Amino acid sequence: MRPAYDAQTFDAWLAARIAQVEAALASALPPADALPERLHEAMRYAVLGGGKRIRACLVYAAGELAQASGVAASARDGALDHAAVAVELIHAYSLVHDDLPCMDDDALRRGRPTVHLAFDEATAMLAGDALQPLAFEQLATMPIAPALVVQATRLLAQAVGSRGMVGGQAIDCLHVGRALSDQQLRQMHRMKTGALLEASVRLGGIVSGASSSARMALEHYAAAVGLAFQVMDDILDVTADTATLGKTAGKDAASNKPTMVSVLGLAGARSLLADLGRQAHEALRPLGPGAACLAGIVDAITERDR
Ligand code: GRG
Repeated sequence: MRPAYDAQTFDAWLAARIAQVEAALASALPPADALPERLHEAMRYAVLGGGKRIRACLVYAAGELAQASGVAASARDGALDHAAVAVELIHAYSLVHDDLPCMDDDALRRGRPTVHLAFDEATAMLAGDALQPLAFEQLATMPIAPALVVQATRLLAQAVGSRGMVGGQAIDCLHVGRALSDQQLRQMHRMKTGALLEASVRLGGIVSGASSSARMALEHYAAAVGLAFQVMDDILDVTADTATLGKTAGKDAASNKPTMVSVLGLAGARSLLADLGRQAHEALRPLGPGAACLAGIVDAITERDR
């Protein structure tokens, strides 16, 4: 049972939040003419070159849910911008490093040459390196209670470290050409892709001072959405074309990587995606109509074409 939402209202909300985070990202990044110019230019190229901004929108949607929290609205809105910028910076760094020749060796990202091709390998590595601390600086300067800043910082650090995103990437690198069971694959996806998506939802809850029951509902939602995103990614890898995706289609099969489609088949992956979508909507039930944007994001993820 889905919380009802109006598609037009949701689309307008989404467009507004995407524009908001684009502006916040552009001002958080060092200017391209500041020393060292080439590094800053590469950082801006990596971050500002498109992207669906799903993680940022998850931060905003979860943060705006907790209207009646102890955090003042203006401080909350400012802090949500910082948190949304932080997750997009981490995401951009992960893509830059993932595209490097020592990892996925990809030439196309967001419809443009990858950072190591547009610049050079050393600059791409350093741009990714520099985006990480900038993300944590964003959290450190959130205009909210220091205790919430500490919680948010710890959450993001744990999500993207060796027990989260980087750990998932390490498992991925180790299993090229090797089989993984359904459960092992889910675990890898939860770490590699799910952890940052989950952290985005949870950051919104922390920053806005959500109640513990709201945070619990958000956690259930986040777990389902995090995995759904990757299952959809695996489906798109075999069903969509390179021009639509803006990245190389069919890359997983070509690199002999285990995916939800290779393990479950296309129909099995689609059925899992539908289940996860239902679980995510169900998790929002206790949150009432305020969760409309979170509901819209579930459908944006499970029905996306890129
Ligand atoms: C290299 C430390 C390190 C980590 C890399 C997330 C990740 C770990 C690599 C990305 C590889 C990949 C393409 C995974 C599939 C899921 C995913 C993260 C897709 C890209 O996210 P989107 O679709 O990208 O949200 P945009 O461009 O819209 O921001």
